[in-house]
Amino acid sequence: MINLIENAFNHSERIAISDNNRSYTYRQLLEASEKIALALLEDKKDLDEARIAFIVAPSFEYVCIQWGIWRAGGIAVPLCVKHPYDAIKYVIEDTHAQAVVFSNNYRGLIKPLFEDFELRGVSIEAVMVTAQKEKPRLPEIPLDRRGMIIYTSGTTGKPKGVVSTHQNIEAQIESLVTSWEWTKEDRILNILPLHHVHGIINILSCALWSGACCEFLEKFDVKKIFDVFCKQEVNLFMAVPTIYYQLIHYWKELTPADQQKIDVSFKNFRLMVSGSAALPISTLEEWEKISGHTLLERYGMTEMGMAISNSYKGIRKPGHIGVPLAGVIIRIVDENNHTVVDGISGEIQVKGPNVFKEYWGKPNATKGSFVDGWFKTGDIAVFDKDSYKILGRNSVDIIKSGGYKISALEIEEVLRNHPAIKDCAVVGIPDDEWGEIIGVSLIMIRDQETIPAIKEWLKDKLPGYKTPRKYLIQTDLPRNVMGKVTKKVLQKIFIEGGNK
Ligand code: MCA
Ligand code: AMP
Repeated sequence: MINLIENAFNHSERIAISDNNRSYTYRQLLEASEKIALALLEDKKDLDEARIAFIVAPSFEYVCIQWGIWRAGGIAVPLCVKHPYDAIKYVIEDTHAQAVVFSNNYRGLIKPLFEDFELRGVSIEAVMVTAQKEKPRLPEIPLDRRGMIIYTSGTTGKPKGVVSTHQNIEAQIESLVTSWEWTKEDRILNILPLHHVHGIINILSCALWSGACCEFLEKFDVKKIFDVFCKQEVNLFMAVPTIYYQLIHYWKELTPADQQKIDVSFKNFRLMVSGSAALPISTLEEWEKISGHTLLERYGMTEMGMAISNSYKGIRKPGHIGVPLAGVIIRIVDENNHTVVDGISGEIQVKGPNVFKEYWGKPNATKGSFVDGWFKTGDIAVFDKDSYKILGRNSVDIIKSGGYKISALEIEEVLRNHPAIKDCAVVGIPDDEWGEIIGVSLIMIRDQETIPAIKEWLKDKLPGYKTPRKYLIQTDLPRNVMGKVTKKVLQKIFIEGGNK
């Protein structure tokens, strides 16, 4: 039994979702998701973990599809609405998806899928207008079933599908609902994409678990965020540090009268959270000055949801991520996987019901990411007096930009297919707004190829957030005596300003 959905029956007449000035009750969500479950099942009794991909903007329809897939016994595979065709095709191919549910806005983008694969297409608009014939019998879903696959970049080439069971999903939701004291009176604004844990679990699912309301903005827009704040209906907000940075800079440009309107709205909030990337202390302090709220910073990962969090009621220590959430066990280890003493840095390893089941179709990668039952995060931290502090990552090939995790190797692989590029190396360059921005050094075969032309070529191959922002043309990449590219040296060249 999926408790997230069962809970909804206790809140039938409460508002679950608000989008585009429309509001929907939990009853409407249950009815619509039932319709979708039936449409997906056709004459089957259970989808038995069939992978069902879906592409729809953050909205009531998104939630109906997610729940519909779960209620029919399928695995939900949310697609990124900003991805170009190739990235979408990769997910469909990798999951062997059996169907894709789409809204009409994305019909054109996904059309070639039906030529490339044997794939059923389900239009959400068409399902929503069908009349319900009879009370359906939906399958019982055991909690140890696979429920969701989310794609995440790693240190090896292409993104991997992180498989979470319904049990994992529930554990991730429950620890946050308890720690951050969610209630049915809460209302949260979601402005994050819904193909990642931050938006799906921390915001949407925690709200729905609690009988609270989740309001959607279809598209990220700083002005519209403040407009929603000013209505004084939302009392919770969660975002990545880049968004707080952008809100601060927008607010600073306003007239004192407009600033004051927003300032009044801050009093309505009980909690504001930052995560997905390190929160610079300057951003925390500036936001505190503007809003009166000390951001609660927490630490998580697609493979485990949230693991460590600052306190809701107690002290929130700037630059620190807090202590393990209920049910999550943490250790810090050295290179030999031996636990280190407090004050010594090492890799964070995690155990608990929140930790994912497997990488989809990649048993070796799954095996390699655990040691003695501990999940190896690749993040380096230290237990400093009374809370954890993140120091960095153990791989230079992972970049965090705008809260997105990006693989340098994946971008390099794409660029090496360009006919004028002989070799390249991609690095993350520290940046106040984005955390890191992507820089690439190119070794060209044909000199006359311009950078704008390369950017244009990348457009249908990589989404905007994976596209390099800084370009450097070199005759050779910096290498060590073994001939290996020294990315730290390259990063330094970018920092010192040798880029275009
Ligand atoms: C976009 N731009 C960038 C980047 N992305 N510039 C530098 N680096 C980037 N990565 C530029 C674009 O070129 C464009 O510039 C302008 O910013 C707007 O681009 P757009 O794509 O429209 O971005 P946006 O819509 O403004 O979005 C910014 C954003 C977005 C809202 C911060 O990046 C975002 O939603 N980030 C959150 C991702 C997330 O949810 N991550 C969670 C995963 P120009 O105007 O010049 O063209 S981590 C997770 O789930 C774990 C479990 C956890 O711990 O939470
Ligand atoms: P993702 O794989 O996209 O889920 O991103 C997870 C990664 O984001 C973690 O492994 C960390 O490197 C990073 N991360 C998440 N929260 C924080 C935080 N509060 N401080 C620093 N890094 C973070």
